[in-house]
Amino acid sequence: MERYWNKTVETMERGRLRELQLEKLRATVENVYANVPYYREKMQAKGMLPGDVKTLDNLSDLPVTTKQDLRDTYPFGLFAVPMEEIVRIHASSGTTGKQTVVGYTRRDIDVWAECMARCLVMADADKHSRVQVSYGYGLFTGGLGAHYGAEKLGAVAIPASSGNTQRQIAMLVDFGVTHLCCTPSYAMYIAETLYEMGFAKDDIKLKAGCFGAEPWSAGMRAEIESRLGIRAHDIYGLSEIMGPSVSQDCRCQSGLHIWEDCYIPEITDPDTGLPVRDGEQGDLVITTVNKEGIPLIRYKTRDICSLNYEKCDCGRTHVRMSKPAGRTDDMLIIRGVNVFPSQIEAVLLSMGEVQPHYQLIVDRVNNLDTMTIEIEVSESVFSDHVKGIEDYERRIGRQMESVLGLGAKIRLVEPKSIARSEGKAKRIIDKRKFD
Ligand code: DLL
Repeated sequence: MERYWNKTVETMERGRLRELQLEKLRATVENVYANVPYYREKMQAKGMLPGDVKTLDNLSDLPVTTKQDLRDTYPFGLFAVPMEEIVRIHASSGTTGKQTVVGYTRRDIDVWAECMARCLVMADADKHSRVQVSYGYGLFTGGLGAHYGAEKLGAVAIPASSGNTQRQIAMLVDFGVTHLCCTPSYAMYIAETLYEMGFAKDDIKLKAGCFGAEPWSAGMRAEIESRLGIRAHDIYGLSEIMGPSVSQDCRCQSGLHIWEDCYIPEITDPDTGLPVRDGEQGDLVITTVNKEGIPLIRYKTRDICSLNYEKCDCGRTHVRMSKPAGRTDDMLIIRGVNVFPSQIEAVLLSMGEVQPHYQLIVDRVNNLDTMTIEIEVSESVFSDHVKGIEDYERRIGRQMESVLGLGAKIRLVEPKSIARSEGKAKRIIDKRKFD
């Protein structure tokens, strides 16, 4: 029997859900028009008034919001309530430019915890569960986001934060932890350390994990599931929209349910900004319709995915987004070919013997882009004779070339030689200079 945190909402008939979305969208547009001068000006520039939003189709008439808009109004310019109603601030550092700051009212924190509780229940948690939150606590939304959801559920929240991996293992074992929340790369690291410390799968009570904050492949999921003996759920979110729990996959693991009573998703063409055809991939654009602190209209996430409105076997009616395939902006363009680290990971994990620890080094030599992929292999491969290693490198190289349409130099490296990460993994070293 499927369990839900909020059955009425999670299984709401789609017609009713759309009515609810329209009602909330209209209220959101009224709100930003009245309270956020930046949005009022953007709408005026398009000759729009809030009353022009009559159906959900009018959504695409509204102006889009980008990370740059948040930077231009840094720090609080897009807040729709006075500061005395804000009870929390988070920020996302990003890789370039100023950080983007988001503010939450008490009600926002509640809505966020509600969505996170729904995700944890999808991962089969309940009030008897013990949830180790090994996302970083701080301005990053991972730690506190997952934490409040676990508490809302009535489970035991264990605010481990990230780092000090041996202590993480001690908590996992000693506290009988049933659910782990962290980045997939950290889950791999935790699994590795667990066995190194002499524990076995039976020493832990872990049942499931909510892993996200970075792209990861189906192969990586299979690795985590088999190493820890758990079900690994993919949780997605971004600080601009709320944090973790914008969407997560259910036990069917066939797409991540976006909580549509709070967020309206669209998929647009990354170049033209126009809507793509049903089911096609593109840039995920999200409008928040249940948020007070910083409601965002048509926020361009730059995450690439598609939407599936078919009914899911779990009974939830909320749309499913495909696993984010990468970002339009961390997409590497190498010799004119678009490359996503997630494609590389998928190839590697399909080959066996290699570990999901790898690093891409991109450089430009004599005006030509080069890509080297360093991959850890298991001890047995590495202790093999040189010829064996070279053959293996060639095989991976051929496979990589056929999938990416681009040649890469493959360098197999010893187990443990690539730095482990406790948060989001840094997989790309781009040495090219573009200026
Ligand atoms: O990473 C929020 C989060 C925390 C999500 C914990 C899930 C778990 P930001 O730091 O603002 O927020 O980064 C957001 O991370 O636009 C995606 O590119 C990427 N991302 C997040 N979840 C996933 C996922 C948090 N499950 C950016 N798969 C997003 C792939 C993800 N990419």
